[in-house]
Amino acid sequence: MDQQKIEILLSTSVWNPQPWVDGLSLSEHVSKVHVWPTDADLSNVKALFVWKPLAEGVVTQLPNLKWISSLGAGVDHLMTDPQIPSDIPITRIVDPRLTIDMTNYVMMAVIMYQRKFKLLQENQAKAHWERITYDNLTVGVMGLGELGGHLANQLVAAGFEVYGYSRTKNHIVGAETYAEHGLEEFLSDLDVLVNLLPITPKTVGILNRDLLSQTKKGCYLINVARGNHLVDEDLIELLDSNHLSGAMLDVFHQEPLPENHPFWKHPKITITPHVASVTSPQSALNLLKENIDRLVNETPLLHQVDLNRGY
Ligand code: OXD
Repeated sequence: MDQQKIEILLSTSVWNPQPWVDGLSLSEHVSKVHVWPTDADLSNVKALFVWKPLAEGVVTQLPNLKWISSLGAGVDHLMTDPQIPSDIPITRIVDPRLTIDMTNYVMMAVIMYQRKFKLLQENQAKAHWERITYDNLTVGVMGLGELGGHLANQLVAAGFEVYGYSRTKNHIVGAETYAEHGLEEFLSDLDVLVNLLPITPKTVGILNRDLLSQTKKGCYLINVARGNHLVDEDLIELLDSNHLSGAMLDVFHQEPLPENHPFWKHPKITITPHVASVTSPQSALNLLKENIDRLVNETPLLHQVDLNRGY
């Protein structure tokens, strides 16, 4: 690229754009950071950074666009948006903080379930002293990418029996791993099933009656990937029939989860409002700045999405 400074357009939707603007403005290769919505001339914008959703018609105002980045680990909001061109590289945030936070959240969920924390709290409310026992658990992680792979390793280190499942076979030291045709075997022995799959047309609705019924009776579900991996009615049915013992859900079809959604009041469901792992501008900005340097120096961008795979 001949000029050594670029203009960026930031569309952060519900997030406060200021920390991003402040951080990006410190890059020697950034001449201007625009924030959507704006009436400014955007014809020199080279990079578009998006947290969802992106307003309709934004991309047509960017004739010189060279790069799009999600501001989170997920890129589903870009993959499903028809205004996103297919010939521009798309990157996502891969950030050690995001990865560690996700692992910590799931570890918390697994351990709260294993140690029957809900029961301990109920006992406290009744001033009832009872030393509850617990067993070691077999935990299955679906999706062994950046987040799922890290989680599986930490679960092994914490002494759980760990199974992993991914589209193509992955190796995790100390875990049993399965790919495509091993799904039934992967599911059959689990006490806890964790979903960290990417969302693609193939994985929408994958957590349905058919798949969840293949788990051992009493299995506990943790969904921290996307709400549309899950068929909500099927989950409720399997909880009510006692096939599943409970679920911890951080992601939903519609966010915020509507007030009248049956998940809120279900006694076997624990809900958190999409906070398992939240992008922190401080750490994500390091990667964005590295990629800005790469764009200017015409070297390949880090963490590009494979548009055919969809993640
Ligand atoms: C993400 C998310 O994709 O927060 O980063 O869901």
